[in-house]
Amino acid sequence: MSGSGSGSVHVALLPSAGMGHLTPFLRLASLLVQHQCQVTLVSPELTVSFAESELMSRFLSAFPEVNQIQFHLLPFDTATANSTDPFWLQFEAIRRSAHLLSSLLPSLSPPLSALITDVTLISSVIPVTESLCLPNYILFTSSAKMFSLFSFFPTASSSASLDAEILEIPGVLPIPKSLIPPLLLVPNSLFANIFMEDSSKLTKLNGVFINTFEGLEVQTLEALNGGKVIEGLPSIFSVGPFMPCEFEKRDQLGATLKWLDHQPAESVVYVSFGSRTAMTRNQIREIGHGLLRSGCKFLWVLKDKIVDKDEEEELDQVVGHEIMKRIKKQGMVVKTWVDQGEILGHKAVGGFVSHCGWNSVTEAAYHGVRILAWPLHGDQKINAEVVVMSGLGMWVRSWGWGGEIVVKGEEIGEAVKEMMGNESLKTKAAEVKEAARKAIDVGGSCEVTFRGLINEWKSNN
Ligand code: UPG
Repeated sequence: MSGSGSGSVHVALLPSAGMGHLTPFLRLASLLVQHQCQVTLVSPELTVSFAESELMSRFLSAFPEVNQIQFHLLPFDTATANSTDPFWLQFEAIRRSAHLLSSLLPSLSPPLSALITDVTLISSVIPVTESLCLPNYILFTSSAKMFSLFSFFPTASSSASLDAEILEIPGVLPIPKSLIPPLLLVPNSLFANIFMEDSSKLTKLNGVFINTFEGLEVQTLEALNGGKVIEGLPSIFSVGPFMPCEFEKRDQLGATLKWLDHQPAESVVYVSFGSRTAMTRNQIREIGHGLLRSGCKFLWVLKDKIVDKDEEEELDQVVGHEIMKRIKKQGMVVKTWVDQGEILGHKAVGGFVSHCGWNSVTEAAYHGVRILAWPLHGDQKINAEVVVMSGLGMWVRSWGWGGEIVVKGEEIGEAVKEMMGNESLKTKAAEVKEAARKAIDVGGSCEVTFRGLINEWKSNN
């Protein structure tokens, strides 16, 4: 099936569930369009969250030239999946329906040059691309460091290295066991099962895109591409940092932006834990107290449900009436979707309290905003380590995984104050921003990578 005749390049993208996965896919799609590729978006029917369906429609309106095909997912018995997380259940639903792509993809015209899917789909998509002789790539939506763990995982599991206190991955800075996503160490969890099944098939891929850049992760990228981590890996293309795009902009920020406009440069702390992190009420209230104690101006985006469709309660109820009254004098708190790209790019924003979802890290890097890392789940401690090692931010490691303890307001306030007052973090964040801009500039590493790949795809036609 590889062959699109007249030299045109046609790429299909199949993202998985959640804004943390969909957003970088749509940013990659827009980069491919900018490089004159024809793009087809294979979108699983029914998204888990409202935010995903809204983003998808914005993307499709902004790029009418992109072809969309609906991917109908087969129902399955969720009790067999060893997970209750709605996003992971959707990953599994897509995996179990992936064989249907065999009849869907050949109907596309012109014929496809490549398919790019989410990392969670590797093993279910390989039989399809092999039978269609279609080049198969993934977009890994987390850090290169997390990818090194992913690719080394089968070796680590078979040699019992995961039992050691420190995991030594060749060529990469060692990873303490305390940073490894807890679910990966739970036998038979859906996360561990997918991780194991997919990581062992990596060598069958044609390439891996990662939303990162050398200024952030040079050592890891060199180790991966130099064959140090495991032999036989396909090329790893660092194509980041992906920039927030025009189509992501929403009009809802009016009052928030006006408030930001009135604050001194780099004085505001932005606080957000991504698209799918629900905190306990106790923790939410401690954060409120902590931000007030820090003495800094702040903009706090709060979510108290994993899926936005389940959000019911008003801000006052969640934060508490008394704290809300005090907050109004020092900051802003909202319980809606915000345009994070615009906020991080605002001149008033100087620091970011972040869970270190990888998109948030790369967006902060792009805007040169320093981070107070508060990793909570999954890959986030590994990403937080990247943040610290690159100098982009600091991390209070004793805060543990999300839900392990309730971090007290006093500690939160101190850490926020320290991050905002730390001049060397500020300088380093500015350097990371410069490296980020260089990577995506005209003639930078991203452009060179895309040109090379597109030429390769054209020559396969
Ligand atoms: N965002 C907004 N407005 C909001 C909340 C989020 O624009 O109100 C955006 C944010 O800018 C980012 C994305 O939504 O682009 C969120 O992605 P991310 O920062 O990576 O966090 P999660 O949503 O938590 O992402 C999931 C995982 C995370 C992982 C990531 C990529 O939780 O651990 O690194 O997916 O795989």
